[in-house]
Amino acid sequence: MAATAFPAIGAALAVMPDYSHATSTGVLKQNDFVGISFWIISMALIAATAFFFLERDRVSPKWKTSLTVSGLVTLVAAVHYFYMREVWVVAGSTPTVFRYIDWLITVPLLMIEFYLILAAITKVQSGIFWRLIIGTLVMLIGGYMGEAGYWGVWPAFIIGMAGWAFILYEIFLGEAGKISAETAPPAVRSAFNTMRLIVTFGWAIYPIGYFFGYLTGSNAADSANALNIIYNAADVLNKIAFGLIIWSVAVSESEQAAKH
Ligand SMILES: *C/C=C(C)/C=C/C=C(C)/C=C/C1=C(C)CCCC1(C)C
Repeated sequence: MAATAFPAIGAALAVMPDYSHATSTGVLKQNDFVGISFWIISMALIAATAFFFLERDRVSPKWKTSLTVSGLVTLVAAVHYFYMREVWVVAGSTPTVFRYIDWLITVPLLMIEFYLILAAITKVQSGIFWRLIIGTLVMLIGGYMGEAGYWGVWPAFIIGMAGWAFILYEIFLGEAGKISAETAPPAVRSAFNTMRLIVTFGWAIYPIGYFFGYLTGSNAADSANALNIIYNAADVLNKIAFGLIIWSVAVSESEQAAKH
């Protein structure tokens, strides 16, 4: 509409490249579903951040750090989502670097949550934490090298998968899994189990996104749309829902303790 109303703008638009999923004015188009998903998730992350920080008041002291970390995860992601939406809408490109910077900060914070939830109920060795961090780094460095084009997409994928497998081993069969099984009260054990399921099935969505983005050989625009929609959906589950699980066990454990 602006293009017909203002000939100068129309002329300027005419010389700009035409992206099917983006607009050169920097305004989110109504049919840009990937851009809209960036927008919606930005808002959900902001709301979740406020929620986790405010709810700290309701839980007993040993659970407060867990809620703080949940809020930091959604806060860091929210800021990245604002910027990633901008990159997508204005430049019309996939914001790979910012996605990985976000993951590099938020995934270790999620790993800290596993450690904290166990530390809230028993004494745990820091080795658990470091092993989870090493698995995270291998997974993310592999993925980034593939997505950014430094390594072949297949070898990078396999290295990333190995890092994830290492994390799964630690939380199911390693020390973290054993502590939860042996010493945790039922509410903590059930939260730990749900968190593990998220790291198994919720996290599986990311390699699926990578697969559809790089390994199917479909055209570039379709791949970029699929990749971003899949990664965005995965983040809602793995950042907001993950935090809500911790919040719910923190509230129920705190109320339980108050009764005794
Ligand atoms: C908040 C962000 C989260 C929880 C991001 C998680 C990312 C992954 C689980 C990524 C996994 C990948 C593989 C398992 C294989 C290689 C490609 C990756 C990096 C997408």
